[in-house]
Amino acid sequence: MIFYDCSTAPSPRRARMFLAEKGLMPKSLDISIANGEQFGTEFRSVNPRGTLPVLITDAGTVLTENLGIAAYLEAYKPDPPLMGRNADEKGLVLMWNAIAEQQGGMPIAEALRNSHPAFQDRALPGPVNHAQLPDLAERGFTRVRGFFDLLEERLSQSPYLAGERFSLADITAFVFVEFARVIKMRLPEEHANARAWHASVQERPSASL
Ligand SMILES: N[C@@H](CCC(=O)N[C@@H](CS)C(=O)NCC(=O)O)C(=O)O
Repeated sequence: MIFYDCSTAPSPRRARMFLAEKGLMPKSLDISIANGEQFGTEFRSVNPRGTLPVLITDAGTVLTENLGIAAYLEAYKPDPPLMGRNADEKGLVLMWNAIAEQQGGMPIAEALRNSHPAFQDRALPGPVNHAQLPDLAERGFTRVRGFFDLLEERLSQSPYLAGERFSLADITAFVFVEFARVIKMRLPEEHANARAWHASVQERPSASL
C-alpha cells in the first residue's frame, strides 16, 4: 500500500486516522497542497483530479475518496470494526458519516474557500478553478453553527455518533470539528456532550497524528 497524505488538510487526516485505528502504517508520501504539489505532473499521474488523500492498494488499485479508502481498509483488516458489526450498525455508520460530511465538512469548506484570500478562484478543490461566492461563505458559517447543535443533540443521546462504539463517523465529525478552527469556529462552551465526546476522541493515539 502507498498512502498519499497532506499534513495540513482535513480529508487526508480522516484517512490517516482510519489507518492508525486499524494499526496500519503503509508507506506514506506527503503532498503539500500549500505549495501546489497536488497539480505537479508526478501526483497528477496518480490522481488526475489533484485531490488528497489517495491510497494505492496492494493490488495497485487507486482509491481517491475517503469512503472508498475506508471501505477497502475495513475489508482488508476487519478488526477493529470501524464501519459497524451488523446490518443496523453498518447503516448507522454510513448515515452519520454522510451527515458529518454534508452538514459539517461541506459548510466549513464553503465558509473557508469562499472567504479566505488564499483560495481566490480556488473555491472548490480539483483541476478546474471556480470563483469565490461570498454569500456561500456566509451560509457556510451559519450552517457550521447548526452542525455543532446537531452534534450536541445526537451526543446527548449516544456516546458516539453511530451508537455505542467509536466508528468512521466519529473520525469524520472529529476531524471537521477540529478543522473548523481555520474559520475561527469552535464547539460552544454550553455543548457539554459534544465537548466531552471531542475530548475523548482527542485522547485516542490516532488523533495525535
Ligand atoms: N471527497 C474527498 C475530498 C478530497 C478533498 O477535497 N481533498 C482536499 C484536501 S481536504 C484537496 O485535495 N484539496 C486540493 C486543492 O484544494 O487543490 C474525500 O473525502 O476524500
